[in-house]
Amino acid sequence: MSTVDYPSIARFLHLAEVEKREVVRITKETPLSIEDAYRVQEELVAIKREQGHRIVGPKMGLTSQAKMKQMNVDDPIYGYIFDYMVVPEGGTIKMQELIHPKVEAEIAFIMGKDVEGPGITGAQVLAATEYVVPALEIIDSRYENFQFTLPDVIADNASSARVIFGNQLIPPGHIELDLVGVTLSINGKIKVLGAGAAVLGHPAHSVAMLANMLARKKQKLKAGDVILTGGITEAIMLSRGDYVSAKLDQLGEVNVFIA
Ligand code: OOG
Ligand code: MG
Repeated sequence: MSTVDYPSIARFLHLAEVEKREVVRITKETPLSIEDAYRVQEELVAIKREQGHRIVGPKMGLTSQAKMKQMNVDDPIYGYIFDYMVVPEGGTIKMQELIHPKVEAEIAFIMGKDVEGPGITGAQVLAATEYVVPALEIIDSRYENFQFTLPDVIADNASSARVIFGNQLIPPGHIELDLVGVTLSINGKIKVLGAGAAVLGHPAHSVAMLANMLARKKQKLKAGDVILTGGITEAIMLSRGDYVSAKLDQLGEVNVFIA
């Protein structure tokens, strides 16, 4: 029997986000299993919903070698993107809204049909996907120095903070998403680059894995969900004055200014 106080850890992490304050990671004082961590995340999601925020979709994180290596963890995780996190394409994010933000270039899927695991494959995901769209995700771990163990980051809703979706909606059928080249630039200079295949061999595999992970909680992907598949490259630290631009072959571009 676990004696972890899930609601109180969730309130602690929620407060850190609201107050834009970095906190000591949970597992420094309280050991958490992966299962415990998702229980905390559920409580955190419940708090946000009680405050009137709506889920845009679940997201995957730590799906590329570059991300796993950078964060020193070795398993993909999921979290949730909420409506208050969405910034319009070409919009502005104020540095003061966040703690120590980093940016990632990602490919997002917009589901046309529900997908219910277990046993879901990438092909089934593609058949159920209405559009794919380029995205920038701004992650902002609530933990000191952006450092955590896997259970810590799961409890902290996978560091979710902001997201910008590109304006071009592309049906996935005719694009080989694994071969899509991606550059992430700041103030016109390419910082990192990669290809869709960095995400579990193909971004659709990330969505399939998500459906299969959610099935353990008797949950499914729903038509209309917008799903981030995970950073293709390592994440880049942001500073005031950064103009961030991701370009994705055939999918278009997505931009945000950091004020
Ligand atoms: C966890 C969130 C990772 C991604 O795309 O890999 C993530 C983190 O690195 O803080 O969103
Ligand atoms: Mg991400």
